[in-house]
Amino acid sequence: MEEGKPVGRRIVLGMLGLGALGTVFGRRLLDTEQAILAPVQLRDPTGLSGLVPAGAGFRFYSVTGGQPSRSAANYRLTVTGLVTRAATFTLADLAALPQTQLVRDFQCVTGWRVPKVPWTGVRLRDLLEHVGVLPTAQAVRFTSFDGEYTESLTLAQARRSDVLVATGMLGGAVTRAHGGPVRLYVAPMYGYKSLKWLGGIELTEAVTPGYWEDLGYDVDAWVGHSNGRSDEPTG
Ligand SMILES: Nc1nc2c(c(=O)[nH]1)N[C@H]1C(S)=C(S)[C@@H](COP(=O)(O)O)O[C@H]1N2
Ligand SMILES: [Mo]
Repeated sequence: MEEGKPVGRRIVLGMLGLGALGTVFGRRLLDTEQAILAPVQLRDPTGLSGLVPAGAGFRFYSVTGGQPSRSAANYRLTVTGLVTRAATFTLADLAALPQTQLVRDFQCVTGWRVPKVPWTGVRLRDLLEHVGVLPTAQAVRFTSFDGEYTESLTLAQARRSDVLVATGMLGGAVTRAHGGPVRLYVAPMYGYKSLKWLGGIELTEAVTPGYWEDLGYDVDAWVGHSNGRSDEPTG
């Protein structure tokens, strides 16, 4: 299969013999993400995991089974909704905003954790300040240019100093596999909040549950006190 050619999630599940999503719903809640993703990784029907450098203990996750592609030159981030000035950012526009560095763990709700990951980028709060948030806005919705994955935060969560629109991780640019050129990094929350291939940010009146949250994961995904887990906090 051609590198990065997207494979529909249903096709992947079909190839794995998992059948319809009903099978997945039948499993215990905390097994859901693993049920979909672990077989994809282990049996690798797409051949994609071989193309992904196994960076520092991260596992490659993509609900579409593929890796969408945007060159640095073609990348655009749109910020819309309840803002004073809707805006489109290029990578150069993001680089012109104040840059922040963080070193924090990354923890997936299925249990794996990567310690002390260096992250760089623009604080989401700085980006929001740049476009101006209207008083009616209470939440932020994120969309991926993979066309499927979504996430959300309350406005208060989005304004934390440890939430980044990340352009760098592990000492380099965010790679395509890890959601480059730009992904979200929500330090104090489980990995599913850290949406990859960030394409759109929308200010909304209320939180819209994201992709995994529609499948039963907690909307407030604090590491250590959500999803019935008891991990050491990351944030
Ligand atoms: N677009 C998109 N973002 C995503 C995911 C995904 O499947 N698609 N998986 C999430 C989950 S569950 C985790 S743990 C992390 C994994 O990041 P990594 O692939 O860089 O290891 O990405 C999160 N962001
Ligand atoms: Mo995850």
